[in-house]
Amino acid sequence: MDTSNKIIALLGLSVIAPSFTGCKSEHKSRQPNIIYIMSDDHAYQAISAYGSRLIQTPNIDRIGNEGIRYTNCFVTNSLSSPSRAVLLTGMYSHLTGARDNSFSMRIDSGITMFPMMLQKAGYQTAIVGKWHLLNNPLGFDYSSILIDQGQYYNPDFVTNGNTARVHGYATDIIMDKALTWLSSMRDPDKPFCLMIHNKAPHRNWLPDTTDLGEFSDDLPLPATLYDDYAGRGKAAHEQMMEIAKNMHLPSDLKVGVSEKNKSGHWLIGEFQRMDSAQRNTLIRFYTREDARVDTAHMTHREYVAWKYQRFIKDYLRCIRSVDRNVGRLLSYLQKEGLLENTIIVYTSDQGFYLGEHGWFDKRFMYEQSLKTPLMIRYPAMIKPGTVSNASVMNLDYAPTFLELAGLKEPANMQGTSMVPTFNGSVPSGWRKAVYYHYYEYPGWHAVKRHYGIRTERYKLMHFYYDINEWELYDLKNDPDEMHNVYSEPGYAQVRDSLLNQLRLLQKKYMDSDSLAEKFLEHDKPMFSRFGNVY
Ligand code: SGN
Ligand code: CA
Repeated sequence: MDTSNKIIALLGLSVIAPSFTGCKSEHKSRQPNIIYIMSDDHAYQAISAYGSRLIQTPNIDRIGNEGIRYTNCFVTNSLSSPSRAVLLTGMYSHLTGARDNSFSMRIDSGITMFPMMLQKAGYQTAIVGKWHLLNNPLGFDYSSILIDQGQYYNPDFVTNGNTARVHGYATDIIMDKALTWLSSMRDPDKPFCLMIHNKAPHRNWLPDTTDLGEFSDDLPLPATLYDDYAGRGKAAHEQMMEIAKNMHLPSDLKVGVSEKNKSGHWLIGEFQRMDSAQRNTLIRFYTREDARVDTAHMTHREYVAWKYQRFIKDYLRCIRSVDRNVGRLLSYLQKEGLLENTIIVYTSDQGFYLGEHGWFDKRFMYEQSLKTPLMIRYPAMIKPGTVSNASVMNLDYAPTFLELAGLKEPANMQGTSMVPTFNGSVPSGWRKAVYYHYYEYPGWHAVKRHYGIRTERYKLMHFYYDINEWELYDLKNDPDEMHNVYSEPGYAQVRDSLLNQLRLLQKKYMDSDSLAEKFLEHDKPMFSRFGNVY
């Protein structure tokens, strides 16, 4: 150590690299660590940093408050497996091969995924939680993943290839695994990338028993809960994701769950794997809730509002546990001196409808499911309290992590590093429009296939298959997307310009109607066997 560094060390100061400050277990490399936390279906409407009317999430907020919060982060395809493939590859679904959750859940072989590159560059890499791809995790030194969607209670994990059931609640267990890996399974002298993928708050929204007492008061109803889809096309009318019609009383809302069906099974699938203490606590709680209401004498609107309350309370209870566990992680990082040189990301695999348009689930290119929360904390480059309105996408995550690790983005990645947006500005030449393409139809919730473009003010959508309908929304005059203005003469110019931009983006990203047709032909026999479900 030279003299000046010795003085700095003696004084306990850090001048050159904040990463070296008083760290018990921090590696000496300047390459930052990456902790990527992704929940499943966590809507920005349920994060207090995003102005939620529903919940306080102080620990999740801390990531954004001490770093950057993006107000315009979009996904390319609002569904789990495709979104996870986009995250890993930085490529659109038509190029990854993983287009849907049903039959194309595999990333084509030979495609580079960013963890592989980090691993090659000396990073230790780990993933815990939901994986939801048919590929084995590639590029990870350690993986402990749920099978398919996983379970909330006593879930099965595949840990480096070996399957075992773990007793407890998924959100706690996933964080336990993350903390164990951080504290005792990695080499503190090397940088790391840890991906923490929650199952929560995915359907069927089973809360931790400790959180059942939360949200006893009713929550505000969304303005569009009673949407009748007038002014929209067939796709909005024919979906199967309505709280009113498609949310099941026993399995989703836990009504009458003390009963068993004719084959002797509990009505909630996961009850079969619970221990009796877990199950009895849940049964006691929901049975008490059942006794408080008389749905038989409700009007239709009252009934929908009641269903919404039952759903949203459990959804928010699941998020309680996510927030508490993010708090555990942040405390650990703080205690270990890892907060300075670690990039911490909080996001979701897509957005989610919390009763807007009367819906739950996602898939559509409308705002609530096209957008996803994104917050990043990295004090070396991001000032606390930064807010960015730049249009960023889950396509950009891989290029961002690679740049931060000092690596070059492979030519086939289609995203752009978000580093130039870290100061809160929209850099000149930054994208002005995002391109979207959703494929799974027929399938869960019967959302018809569509692609489209969203600019700062407008959204143009094409339900190309089956119905060949177009929709156009003016987000400034109609932020709730209630009125399709595609055929209104006053919007003819806007429509033509958007169509032109849409075709240019398709070209840029190497997508096209003919490619879509090809996929349709490939998927048709499989989807027709599967059909629509909800
Ligand atoms: C399950 C859910 C659906 C949900 C998909 C996809 N049904 O099939 O409601 O849309 O997952 O979700 S359930 O009754 O099994 O819960 S995703 O987040 O994985 O894409
Ligand atoms: Ca999801």
